[in-house]
Amino acid sequence: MKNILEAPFMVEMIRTTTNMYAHGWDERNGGNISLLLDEAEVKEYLDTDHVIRAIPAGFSAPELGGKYFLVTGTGKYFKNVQYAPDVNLGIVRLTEDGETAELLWGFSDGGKFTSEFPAHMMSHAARLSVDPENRVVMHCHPANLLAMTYVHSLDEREFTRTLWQMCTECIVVFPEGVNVLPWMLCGTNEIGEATAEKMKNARLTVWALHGIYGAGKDLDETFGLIETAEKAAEIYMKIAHLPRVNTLTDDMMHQLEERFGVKGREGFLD
Ligand code: 2HA
Ligand code: ZN
Repeated sequence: MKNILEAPFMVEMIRTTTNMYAHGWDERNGGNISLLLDEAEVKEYLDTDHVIRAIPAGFSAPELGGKYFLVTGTGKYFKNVQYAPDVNLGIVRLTEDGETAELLWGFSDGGKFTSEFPAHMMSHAARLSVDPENRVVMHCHPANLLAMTYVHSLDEREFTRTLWQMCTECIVVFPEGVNVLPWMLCGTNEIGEATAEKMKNARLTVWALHGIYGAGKDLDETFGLIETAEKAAEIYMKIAHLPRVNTLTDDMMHQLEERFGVKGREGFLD
């Protein structure tokens, strides 16, 4: 068996959580990530017949039966992942009925997966239904996106258009725009179902007054998506109280669509 701490997925997960903490997106135990793993790759590092513990998922996701995920732990701090990956992270396999998570590695202090496990797993199922390449669901609390939800309309078209107007490349990075959920109680199956529904037509879903969910094919892409939206929100928060003298127009955005071969979400541009 190879050393799991040297597995590319583990190294990348440790780097990503460390980087997100450094960005200030994951104070205390804020934020969580789940990464879908290849069974064949996991078998290079773990005896997958050896289940350490069975943890009830608290919901049912049969679409994900038999799938393996590397996930951050509940109550764990992103800043500590690099120093004790086996305490702060875990690898689980969902049983065929999608109702139980079998722990194969990690959570070595007796811990378990993130409190947002329902939102993560339901979002994986939703993303995989529209994009078989999707492997990552990432949640965090970036300050400017959060701030924006206190002072900006939560209408998805308006919220998206404002972000697109803040940096030339936003419409290129997330042409499908962002979805927005009103405040809901976190950690519940209800917010999980609502998030998953939103994830069907966009890789970014803002949780008003809380944070953001991102999805993508790898950790880099997903991090970059949130990073780009957060940068746009930062610019908005710098200028929102000032008279706007110049702006990106819909005509400019149509030029970007053409130049970069993307299409903004239907109806979001005039
Ligand atoms: O505690 O961010 O939404 C982790 C969270 C919950
Ligand atoms: Zn959160």
